[in-house]
Amino acid sequence: MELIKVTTEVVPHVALVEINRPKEMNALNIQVITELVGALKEMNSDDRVRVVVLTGNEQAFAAGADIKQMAEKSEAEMTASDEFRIWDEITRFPKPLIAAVSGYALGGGSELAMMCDFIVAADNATFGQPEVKIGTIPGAGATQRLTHAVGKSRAMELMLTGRFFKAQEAFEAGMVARVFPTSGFMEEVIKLASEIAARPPIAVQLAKRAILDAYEMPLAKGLMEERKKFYSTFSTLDQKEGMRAFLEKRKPNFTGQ
Ligand code: DAK
Repeated sequence: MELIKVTTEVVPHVALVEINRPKEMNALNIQVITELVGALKEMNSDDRVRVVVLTGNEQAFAAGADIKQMAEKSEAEMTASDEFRIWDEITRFPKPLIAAVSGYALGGGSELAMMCDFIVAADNATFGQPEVKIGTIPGAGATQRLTHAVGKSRAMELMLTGRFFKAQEAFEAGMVARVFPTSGFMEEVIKLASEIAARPPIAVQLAKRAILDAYEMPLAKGLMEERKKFYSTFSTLDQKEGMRAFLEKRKPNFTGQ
């Protein structure tokens, strides 16, 4: 069975990637993550793809890493195999990656959503970092990314209790960008993705990179990087087209160059 389903042109320039392990609540075993990383690599070199939407099914985005696969491992085995390292590849995808979360996004599932550029949630979505309840801690970024998103106090409360929280709370805390009704959810997400896909792709990717720098760099360096990227857009045809179209009061016709 395919664990990752890819539809390249769900609408022009938007690819849909679905995690497909429904019986196990989309638990993320190494095979799922390996297939996902392979799919992202392919989409990175496919010029038709400008925006990727990562989703699960209505019941679960993903209920975490596969507990069966790791329950009996020793520290030495975990460290030596370092098989979780492949997760890092997801954060290196240069095109916009939207997490569309319906149902459960728990543990590594919620962390996978946070590795994406932003999260859009159906109103039935349930988030949580329940790792402490099973004797471990988040290992795919939640202690850092969730804390950046919602602040120390809320992050502590959520991760030390492991309690689940709904889409609306995640939205109000700043973890989720938009919440849509569960019925018609994917249509809304695809509409949003198409809006981004209609923008000049070089500028979109530069903006994405510059925003990520805000997490990874001191402010002064991030500002310098932003300025360099801003100037670099002036070497693109789409910048000329965008600004000329504005001045000529017409719609721009972007070519991706
Ligand atoms: N792993 C394996 N199987 C899972 C699973 C998971 N995380 N979540 C659900 N399942 C399986 C259940 O075992 C059950 O299988 P069967 O018994 O039918 O064979 C089936 O999915 C249906 O689940 P339930 O029977 O439990 O269904 P319920 O509706 O009662 O409950 C639930 C749904 C999602 C609330 C519940 O299943 C649940 O609490 N799941 C576990 C959530 C959890 O604790 N997640 C955190 C796991 S730790 C790292 C990367 C990632 C990670 C760490 C490091 N690196 C890059 C270093 C991540 C760690 C984690 O995610």
